[in-house]
Parts: sequence; structure tokens; C-alpha cells
Amino acid sequence: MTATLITVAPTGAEADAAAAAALPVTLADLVKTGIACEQAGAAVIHVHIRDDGGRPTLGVARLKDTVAALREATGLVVQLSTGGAVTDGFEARLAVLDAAPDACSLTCGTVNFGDEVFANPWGFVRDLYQRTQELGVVPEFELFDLGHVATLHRLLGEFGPPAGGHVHCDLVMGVPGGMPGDAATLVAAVAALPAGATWSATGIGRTTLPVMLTALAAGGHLRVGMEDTLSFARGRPVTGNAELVERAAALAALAQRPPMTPWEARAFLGIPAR
Ligand code: KMH
Ligand code: ZN
Repeated sequence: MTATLITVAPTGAEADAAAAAALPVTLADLVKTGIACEQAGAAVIHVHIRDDGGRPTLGVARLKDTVAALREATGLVVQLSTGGAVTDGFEARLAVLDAAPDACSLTCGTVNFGDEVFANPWGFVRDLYQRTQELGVVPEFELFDLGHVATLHRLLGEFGPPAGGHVHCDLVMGVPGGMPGDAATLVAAVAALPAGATWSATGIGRTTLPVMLTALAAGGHLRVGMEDTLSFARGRPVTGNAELVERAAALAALAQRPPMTPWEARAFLGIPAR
């Protein structure tokens, strides 16, 4: 059976740096986290960065420095977020690709996001997809809702396969306003994916464990990290991203699908070796 691709999403754009001491917000913290998470079994890092005040930013110079530093210190596949924060504009989100990462996230539709809206209208999704193809950045299709799967089919139908030739998706489940993080929904979403696509799943907050266990049982891959949950268990804050990766790696090993190395992940995702 296939090994398990583990992605770590260590920071995100939403968590308050002041309220979550273990959240990696500086470049030094992010690199340290990347090293620890690679040792724990992660192969991909999904990156959001913060400014000097700990607020989310899409500054391209800072993104370039981040890509370079992670490449220098780790073998991880560096996937930059093009989702940013709900307040980020489309131009800034498109410009993320100028930092020339290995991979990027590409959300396939708009979704209510708690009290906010994470906006991804068709025109933006199309432009971003075409830019990934032009620049050879391998997209990971982020699916927050079943309707996003329909948009993924439309993208592939109108514009052909992604850079690297392989379709890999991440089901982001349990966002208030998106699809729920439960087994029945995961199975329905997976059944709707394009033929040949592979997928990871992410359960936000308290859906972390049910989604992780269901994904392993259904043959999928895993994303974990402090972008998605700040609690390791009820009433027990996460002490760092590495322990979330360690838990995912242990469950994957128990399922007899041990973690992929970053080099295996590159071949799996269609990302050229460095
Ligand atoms: N921060 C969310 C609004 C992505 O990284 O591509 C969007 C997000 C998705 O995290
Ligand atoms: Zn993200």
C-alpha cells in the first residue's frame, strides 16, 4: 500500500501569535519548525508568513527569503499559501507565485469562513491556475466544500492538467461554513474527485482526529499543524507542530502506511527534484 504523505501547516493566517506561544511566526521559528517536522515525518510544508508584528503578510521579498531558508535547512517540499488571510486581495495572492515555490495551494471556490468570507470567485481561480501552469508551480487543490470539486472538474476540463501532470487535492474539513469534518462527508467528497487524483485531508479543530483516522482508512494522505488546530486534546494546547506530525506519523505507521520522505513526495506530486 502507498506510503502516507504528511503535510505540516505550521502557522496559518488566523491564529493570534500572542495567544499561541508555540506558533512559528518568525523566519527562524519557521525554519526550526520545518526541521523538527521533517524529522517527525512531514514531507511538505504549507507556508503562511507573518510580518514583524506577527500579522499575516504576503510580502513577496519575505516569501522569497522564506522559500530560500526552508530549502537551505530542509528537504521539505515548500508549498506557499495563495489563500493568505481573508483580508488579502487577489493581486497580492497571485503575486505569491513570484516567490517561485515548489508548490502552492489553490482553493477552488468561495466559502463562508466563520463570520468572514474566504473569496475565490471563478475568475480568480482560473487566473491563478493558468499562472501556476505558466510558471511551473505545482498546485494543491484546496477543497473546502463539495461545490469546490465541481470547480476543480471545470478547471481541468477547460485548461488541462496542472504543472507536473498530477492532480493532488486537500479536503479542508470542519471550517465553520464549509463541509463538515466527518466520515460520511469525506467519503462523498473523495467519490466526486477526478479519476486518478490523490488527496489529503485536514480536519479543523476538534475534527482533526476523526478526519485523520477516516483519511487513513480510506487510503488518503494527511495534513496537520497549528494552522488547523491549536489543541492536541481537549483542554491541552499544542506544544509545537512537531507533536502533531509525530502523532500523524505514528497513526500512519500503525495503518502500515509509513510517512513518505520528501524525495518520494516530489515524485508522487510531480515536483522536480531540486
Ligand atoms: N487562511 C485562509 C483564509 C490556503 O492557505 O490556501 C485560507 C487558507 C487557504 O489558509
Ligand atoms: Zn493555509
